[in-house]
Amino acid sequence: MQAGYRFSIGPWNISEGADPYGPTTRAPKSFDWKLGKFKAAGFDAVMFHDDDVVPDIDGKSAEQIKKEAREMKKKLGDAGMFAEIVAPRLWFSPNTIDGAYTSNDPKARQYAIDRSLRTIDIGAELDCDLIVLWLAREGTYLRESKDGRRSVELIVEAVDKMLAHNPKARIAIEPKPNEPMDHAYIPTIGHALAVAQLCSDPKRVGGLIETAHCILAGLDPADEIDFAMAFGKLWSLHLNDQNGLKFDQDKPFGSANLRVAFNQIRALERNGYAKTGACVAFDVHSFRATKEEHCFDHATNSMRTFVKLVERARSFDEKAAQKLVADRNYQALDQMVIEHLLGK
Ligand code: GLO
Ligand code: MG
Repeated sequence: MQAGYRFSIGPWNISEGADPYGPTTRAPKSFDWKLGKFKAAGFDAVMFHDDDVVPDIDGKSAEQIKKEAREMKKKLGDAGMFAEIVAPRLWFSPNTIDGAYTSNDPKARQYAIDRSLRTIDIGAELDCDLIVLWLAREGTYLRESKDGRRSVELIVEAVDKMLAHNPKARIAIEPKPNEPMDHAYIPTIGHALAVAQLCSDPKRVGGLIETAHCILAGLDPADEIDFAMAFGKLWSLHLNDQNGLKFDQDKPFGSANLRVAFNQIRALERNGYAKTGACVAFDVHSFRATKEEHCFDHATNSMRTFVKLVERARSFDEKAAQKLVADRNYQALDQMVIEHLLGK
């Protein structure tokens, strides 16, 4: 914990550099190796996909899944860490080629729900009630291929089944406007929280905001954070960065736009995010060109930048800023922010 915040990271955040145009550039690392790195860097928690906890999950019985989850719990405990989230990885399987909860094929929808319930069971074994739904394939390549209204109903139906499965589970929807789909059904936190209201227990359905996803939607991540926190529903956070409307870049936090990063920290500070107990996670990836020996630097650098920006946010002269606001002197306010970020 630094500056009062708890930090989390996922095993997929140490990746091998493959992109759609070329193969991997770094060797894969084992989970144990990654866990050692997380701990040494001062991370408090680990984010998991269901199959990060239980590899080849689809071929395993419910009992075997729980057993392997208990083994992971022990491993985490020995490292002095905890599981922050578990997320069903619903975008890899041949069953979910055309969507998971919103697939046109009822068998695919059933697969997605069954797998989500197993994810909740894994969470229970890990002592982790927060289930994240990144709705990767809940959208279309072709709008005429699905019915948008029906898709909302199907997502609500799926979430309701999860809520009924375990009364402790909380569902955090991670919105993203596109990629892998052309258009996604839950593109912003506003959409996620609106869907929450349709569910059987809206109090247990909230959101996870990712910087890059907000930017891909043409929105300011700080406003998205303020919006979710006005509802008390920002339950996790994926900080990273994104250079405009391109592919999802997952750059280190603050890498593309330091001022946008600063404003995200200001939003977290004014809303008391640290006090909610929720974690700050860095959903970041190394540049493909990164050498093996630097394969975790993007994460430690993100944490460093975060802590430095918390200091910048706390030392910002709010009184002077408010005076300029009252005087409608936004020119001076603009320069004040720039000079504060530049430092003395
Ligand atoms: C991809 C998402 C992805 C999720 C993760 C947790 O764009 O950000 O990394 O956060 O799979 O569900
Ligand atoms: Mg993410």
